Formats: sequence, structure tokens, C-alpha cells
Amino acid sequence: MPQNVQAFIFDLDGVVVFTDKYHYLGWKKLADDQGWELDEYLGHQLRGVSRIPALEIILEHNGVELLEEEKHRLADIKNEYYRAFLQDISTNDLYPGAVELIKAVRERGVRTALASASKNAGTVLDALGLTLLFDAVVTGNDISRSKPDPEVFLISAERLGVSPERCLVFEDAYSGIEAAINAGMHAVGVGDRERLPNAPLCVTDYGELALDDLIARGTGTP
Ligand code: B16
Ligand code: MG
Repeated sequence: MPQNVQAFIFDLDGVVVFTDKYHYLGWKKLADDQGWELDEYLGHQLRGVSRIPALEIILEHNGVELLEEEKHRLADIKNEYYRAFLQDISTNDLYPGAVELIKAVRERGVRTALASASKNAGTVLDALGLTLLFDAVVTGNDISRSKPDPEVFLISAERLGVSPERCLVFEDAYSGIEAAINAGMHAVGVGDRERLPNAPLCVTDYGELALDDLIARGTGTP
């Protein structure tokens, strides 16, 4: 069967590891400190969004304006809260079937990349021994533009040496699916369809993916 897809690109938080929960709890703790409103609905809009732009979404929702310096100070506090959660991270936090999926595509000759907006992605990969599952790792330290900008996925494709239309992205964020589409790539949404109306295909259980079909055909025209 022809392989139209030559690379699978995985987002980290909410796709490989349930660290999305800890990002939300970090922001929630900061919001509670400051007396700001932050519910799970707003929390979903922060998925995939880089640190300062995520804070700006919370500020706008609460009608708060801050100087740049203060934004950075508060974003640093959220990061400390998030990193405190990471201290207890274990294989219990892995998305079920994610590691098996990555190994299965590698066995089929498909290249793999990790593409995360998070500057903490390396810490998570090291803590769980995941780094060697990927031919390329691109994190928040390598990019200057937040999703939905396609930068993180285009750098991944370049490092893999695979053209964008032959890449397939797994993403849990609305902004991440937008970024994959903006990169001209195939995209699979990880999570409920109502949260990811822009995803060409949605899954919650990786075991249900028809892997050979996905490699042969992707998710339609990228
Ligand atoms: P940090 P992903 C994203 O990671 C998270 O979804 C998002 O919640 C977070 O704000 C962003 O990374 C930046 O993370 O503050 O650790 O640099 O989903 O792209 O793997
Ligand atoms: Mg994510």
C-alpha cells in the first residue's frame, strides 16, 4: 500500500501525557490567587497556547490590563505551580495507548516528531523516558509564535526532512488543529468532537485508529 503519510507529529500535553490537567490547575491556582474567574470552558481555550498569550486570554476574559513586566511575573508564578505538579509525574499520567501508537507507526517506517508549545516539554519527556520515541523534538524553546501559527509543526517537518503535506499531526487543542491546517498537514483531533469542530478526524481512544489506512490516506486533503 502506498504511504502518503511519512511522518506522525505528536503534540505533548493532552496527546501523549495528561499534563494538560496540570497546566489548567496551575492557571486556576494563579487565577484564584488574583481573584480572577477561570472555569474549565475557558481552560479549554488555553490548550496549546503559549504561556504569555494564554495569560492574555485569562486577562481579557476578566477585563484586566497589566504591564508587560507584571504579565511575566505572574506567568512565572503559574510556571512554578505547573513545575511543582511535574515533580510527581509518573507513567500513570501517560495517555493510554499513546506510547504503543508511536511504537507501532515507527515499526511501519513512519518518522515521528514531538511538537509542543511548552518550554517544559523536555522535562516531561526526560521524566517519563520518552525522548527516544521521537526522531525530532521541537518545544516552546524553539519557537517564537504561538499556535495557531504553524511554526512548531513546520520546524518539525523540516527537521524530519518530510514535506508538510506528508505529515499527520495529533492535537488536543482547537488552536493546534488550526496550526496543523495552517501548516498544510493532515490532522487528528484528540478529544471530544464538540471541542474540536475544526478537526478532520477525532479520537479519544488510540486503539480505535485504523493505522494502515491512516498512513495510506491521511485524513483527506491536507
Ligand atoms: P509552558 P502542548 C502547551 O503544550 C500547553 O497545551 C499549554 O497549556 C501551555 O500554555 C503551553 O504548552 C506552554 O507551556 O508554559 O510549559 O511553556 O499542548 O503544545 O504540548
Ligand atoms: Mg496539547
